[in-house]
Amino acid sequence: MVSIQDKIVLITGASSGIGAACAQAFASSGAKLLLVARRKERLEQLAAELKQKFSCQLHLLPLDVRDRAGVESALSALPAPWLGVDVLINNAGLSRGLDKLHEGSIQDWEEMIDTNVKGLLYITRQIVPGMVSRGKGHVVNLGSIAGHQTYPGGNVYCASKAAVRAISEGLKQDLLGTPVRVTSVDPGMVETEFSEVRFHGDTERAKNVYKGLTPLTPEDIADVVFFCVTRPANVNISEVLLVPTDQATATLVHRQLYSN
Ligand code: NDP
Ligand code: 8X3
Repeated sequence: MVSIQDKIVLITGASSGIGAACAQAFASSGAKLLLVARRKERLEQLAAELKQKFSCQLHLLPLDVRDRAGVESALSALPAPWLGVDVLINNAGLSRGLDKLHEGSIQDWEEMIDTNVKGLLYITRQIVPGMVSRGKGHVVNLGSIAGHQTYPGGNVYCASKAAVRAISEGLKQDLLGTPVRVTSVDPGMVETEFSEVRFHGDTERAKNVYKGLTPLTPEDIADVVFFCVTRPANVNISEVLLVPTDQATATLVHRQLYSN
């Protein structure tokens, strides 16, 4: 295992779920964290916790990854100790709605495409040139089983994650000949705020997504991200598809039925 001590790790979508779990995993191993999300107060809470638990060095970047000018100015004006990102975890993302395509909300589509695809690209474009010129770095993109298989109502979300998959493949090809590594971590069902966001705050509907089965946890995903990043420099784990034991495909899950 390669040490992550004092490495600079930039995590987008760190205010919740998988991003917050990645922050915990990397902080506990001595990394310095650059944390991005829109909800500043959530980032501050997490930062206070990580400082207390691990004496972690952190720099918060409260921003919307869809805001191209905001991303460019925040990342090009990083304080000197935070220049030189070693690991970029492109995790910020969301789904909105589960409507049939011909009945879907164009606003929902734009939010998903702008965040999952364009936001990821804006951040990557700012960070990867420095990795290339320094001759080191690792990009981890959070894809999804939805980028491998389309499910009913998944249409535009699945398309956005298929795009992430293509971007990861393309980036790996374009970085060939440099030491910069690229990994796509593609989970199935993980219980986070994801379904609540998808259903616009309908918590009951969100809970039902995971009812009767044991989903993955954000920590399960953070474990895999951490494993990929800490392999020796000659090893590039290009893609990991991980699902709960209770899930076989995007649509085939095993649910325990309870009678009460
Ligand atoms: P959460 O909703 O718990 O977390 C999403 C994170 O993304 C939040 O920190 C949110 O922060 C951030 N985010 C969303 N939009 C923006 C934006 N415009 N700018 C900056 N940050 C943003 O969901 P998950 O942890 O589950 O999702 C993380 C990633 O994992 C996503 O890319 C998702 O598609 C992917 N994924 C999730 C799966 C699941 O089943 N949960 C399965 C497969 C993949 P804030 O709102 O504060 O900006
Ligand atoms: C999130 C998992 O199955 O809802 O990417 O698409 S799923």
